[in-house]
Amino acid sequence: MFNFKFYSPHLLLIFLPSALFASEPKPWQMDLQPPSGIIAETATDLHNFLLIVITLISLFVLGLLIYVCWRYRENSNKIASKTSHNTLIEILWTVIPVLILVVIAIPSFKLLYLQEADKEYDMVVKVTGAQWYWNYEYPDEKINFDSYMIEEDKITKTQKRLLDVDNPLIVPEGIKIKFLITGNDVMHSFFIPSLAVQVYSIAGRVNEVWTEIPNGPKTYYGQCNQICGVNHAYMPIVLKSVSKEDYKKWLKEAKTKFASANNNLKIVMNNEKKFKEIN
Ligand SMILES: [Cu+2]
Repeated sequence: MFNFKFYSPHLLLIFLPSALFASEPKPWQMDLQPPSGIIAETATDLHNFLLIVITLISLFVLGLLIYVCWRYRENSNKIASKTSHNTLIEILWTVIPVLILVVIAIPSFKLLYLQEADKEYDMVVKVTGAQWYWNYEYPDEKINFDSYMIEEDKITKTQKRLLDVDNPLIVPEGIKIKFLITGNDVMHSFFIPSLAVQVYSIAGRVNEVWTEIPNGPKTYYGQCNQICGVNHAYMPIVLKSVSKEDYKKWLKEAKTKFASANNNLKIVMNNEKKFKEIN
């Protein structure tokens, strides 16, 4: 549980959630969460473009089916046609879908290139998925800590049920982060929808992904989205971006709070932690 004694009053402000500054799921939400950062914005643009393409194709196929059902119904076609080939139509239904796929492939490959090729980053965070919590490690700062969901009976009015955690991942605003994502036991998945980050966390393997954290303090909520056992639904992800000064202050206090000489040992020790099961 959060030990507020460790945090000075100005830092408390960082941890007060605000509806205005949070990327989170909303009740009855139909669309994607508003994107943050260039990868999420590009992915959302691609999604919106594909939605138009797929809607036009579906409407065309539906219209064609309705027309064929009406035009070639039994009443007006007593003798059925035996036609089985039409070269022009066969060329069309091959060439047109190929062209549509090429049009889709261009923005899609651009996005893949953006995600995979731009390796410049300002900081590295190692994320370890475990049953059922996350461990965040800042290799350059030599700190790591566990992040547990706040259980329902301990939740305060300002916290979000099933989403808020005791120790959120704090990062400075306006930077590029490289996440190294690995696992401690079964497969998990590190998923923050508004940042378009979704990477499997697999024991014995390190996956990497980079993302841009836009300017401005904000809370980004995510969840494990690889079914990983009985408490799969209770290992949310909270990433908070704060100003550079607040980050430095947090880092100073975190180094005391989460001091750790041997990070690998810490991960092994995490195995012994017991998570109270939620009914
Ligand atoms: Cu999981």
